[in-house]
Amino acid sequence: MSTLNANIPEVGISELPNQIYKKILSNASKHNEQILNLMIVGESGLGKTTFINTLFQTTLKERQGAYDREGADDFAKKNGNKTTSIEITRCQLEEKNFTLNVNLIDTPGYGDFINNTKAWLPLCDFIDEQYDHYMRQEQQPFRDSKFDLRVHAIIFFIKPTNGTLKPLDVITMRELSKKGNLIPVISKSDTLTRNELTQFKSKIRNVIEEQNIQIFTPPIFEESSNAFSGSVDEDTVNNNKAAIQHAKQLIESMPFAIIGSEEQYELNGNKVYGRKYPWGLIEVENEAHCDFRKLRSLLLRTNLLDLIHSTHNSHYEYYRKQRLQVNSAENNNNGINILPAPVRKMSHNPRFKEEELALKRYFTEQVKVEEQRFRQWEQNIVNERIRLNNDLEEEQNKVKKLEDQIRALQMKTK
Ligand SMILES: Nc1nc2c(ncn2[C@@H]2O[C@H](COP(=O)(O)OP(=O)(O)O)[C@@H](O)[C@H]2O)c(=O)[nH]1
Ligand SMILES: [Mg+2]
Repeated sequence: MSTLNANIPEVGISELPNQIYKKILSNASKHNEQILNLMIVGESGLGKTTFINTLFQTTLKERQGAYDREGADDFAKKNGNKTTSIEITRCQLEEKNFTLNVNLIDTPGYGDFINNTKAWLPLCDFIDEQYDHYMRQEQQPFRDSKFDLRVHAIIFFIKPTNGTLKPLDVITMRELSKKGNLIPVISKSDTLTRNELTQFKSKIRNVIEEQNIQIFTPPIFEESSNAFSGSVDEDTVNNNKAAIQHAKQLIESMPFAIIGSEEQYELNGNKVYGRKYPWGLIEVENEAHCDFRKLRSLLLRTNLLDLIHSTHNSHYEYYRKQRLQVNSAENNNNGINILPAPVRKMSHNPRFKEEELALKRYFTEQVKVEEQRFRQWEQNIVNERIRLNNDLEEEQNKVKKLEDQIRALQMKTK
């Protein structure tokens, strides 16, 4: 049963414990701005777009006016984004002089092709391209305000079956986890029973462990609670204890089971987002129903900084080192070291494979049509020749008849 309190979103930077809030402020640029880029990956129909909208609506419910949302098209146009299978939605959360710019990167098309080998490549390429872009900006003389679309978290949607994970999903998760903070989620969890969900979660956890997939896990700073206990006031100690407790809860619930909905329903005089069934209402923001709140809290609140820092310090740094090594090997250290953009193999992209196949099919079709047309034309000519021959023969017969008549008349006159 949900209480009134359960319906009020607990996201919000200003609601953070003081220490974390200060940390965020010191991390933000001088305009108190912070960018958070979230990438949403999963097969079509798993509820990615709905999730994005749910995240917006539930997050902004209380903070209307302080947000600005930019459509995918505007954004792509403005930033010259050529990758058509990637859509970016932007929003701004603003409070206490602090602005969080959230970019939600939707990736329709993953796993939708007949040939899905290497379906993860366009996604990895996108992440790499953002690292590259950032790296090139770091080499510029004016680098105060950088355009930053480095992916801070990759939310991977798993289909709610009670079976096992698809091999493609396992490989994609492994590849993506090498590039950034991977957060697997079970989508549409309302379609599984509580038991099925528990079993499925443990199956996924096993696969993640067996396959050595490095998912993002909220860090637990146990020692800090002891360190603080001496010199810091009771509130801070309690805050820390609560933070550790919360982190543990988050870890226990992973992979998060989520529900998305853009529909609101009346509940105890409140409007809540949820999915209505004949047997009852499943609420998006009720922790007894799903883990949506936990995921949102991890992304926008408790682990916002962890995501941003680990992206910059580990994932981006790892990429940067590799690129610099390759570059210096290629350039033989001959002075200026300007990074060329790496060549990405488009032919690996299943979308291009599919297009190539379609083009080949179209070509074969066209050749067939032309051949047919040519044969028809040939046949017409043959028919025409036969017709002309017949005509000729007829005319010749007529001439012959006339000659016979002439000859007969000549005989008579003689
Ligand atoms: N049962 C259920 N259906 C959902 C949920 N989220 C989205 N859907 C539905 O699934 C369908 C596909 O959702 P959409 O967001 O377009 O999926 P996308 O292709 O991944 O972007 C829509 O009809 C949604 O209403 C959910 O949590 N549970
Ligand atoms: Mg979609």
